[in-house]
Amino acid sequence: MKDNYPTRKSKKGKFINRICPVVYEKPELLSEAQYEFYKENGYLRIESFFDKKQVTDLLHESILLRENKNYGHITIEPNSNSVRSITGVHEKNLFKNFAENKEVTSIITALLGDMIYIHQSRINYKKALDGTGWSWHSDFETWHSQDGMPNMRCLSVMIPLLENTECNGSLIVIPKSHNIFYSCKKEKTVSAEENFADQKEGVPDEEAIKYFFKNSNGAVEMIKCKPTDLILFDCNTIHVSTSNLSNNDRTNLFFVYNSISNRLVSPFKGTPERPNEMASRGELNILS
Ligand code: 6CS
Ligand code: FE
Repeated sequence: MKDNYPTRKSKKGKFINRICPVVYEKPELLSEAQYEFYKENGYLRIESFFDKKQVTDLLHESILLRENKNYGHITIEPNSNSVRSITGVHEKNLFKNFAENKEVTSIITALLGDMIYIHQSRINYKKALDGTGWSWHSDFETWHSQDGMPNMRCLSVMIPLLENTECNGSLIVIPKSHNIFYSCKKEKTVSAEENFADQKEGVPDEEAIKYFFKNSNGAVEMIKCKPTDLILFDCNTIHVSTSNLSNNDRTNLFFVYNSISNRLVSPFKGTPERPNEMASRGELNILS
């Protein structure tokens, strides 16, 4: 298959314009203003989408998973023994119900204009005074290079299970960055595990980030949010999160919805396929 977004292949990074549309159809559950905001900026925060009890049950389940370490693919923090992430949770009962929530999937199906499935699910725990962040990056750059995701017909849903504040490492996005792909320069290859735990390959350089800042007229948005909110962000929206310097954990649940016409092929980087708990392959559970 043609590689529309060659990355991690040459000495210098470069910009490539996005090929596929950001959105295909306005979901009934989004207002015109919300739909236009998402299309324009590459992210959207919908307040109080879920009910409190539903989300509290998810939080308890996420704590059990972290304590029991008996499900999913576990990644440990690079500088401690704390659990950083657990991926591959969307087949587990409570999480499955959320991933297949009819209101959520109806929004995603309209936005992506296709049938959808879960490419990846993860719980990022970011423990108080311990959880480290992620450098500026595009998720799509990793999913294209390391998972073989051909195009950008894919988006992430974030469900905060605990409050995300200005000091516990909230997600920070650069509005409008989703329209431009940054092809990262070639780096020394590290394993998929290492790159997930502490990304070294696929990190845009400072010049690139400055370009994205310029492109957004300097706008940078910290997504402060609370349990029951629903956050959508495009697979190519440039984002970062800092370490958690506060006394409060910042636990977020992510479901990555990919369109069925954008299912994975062989990784464009030529590296081995990542485990199914990090990138769904083979028989897919179509959600719409
Ligand atoms: O490797 C991945 O799939 C993850 N890496 C980053 C840097 N962001 C989210 C994504 O799930
Ligand atoms: Fe990311």
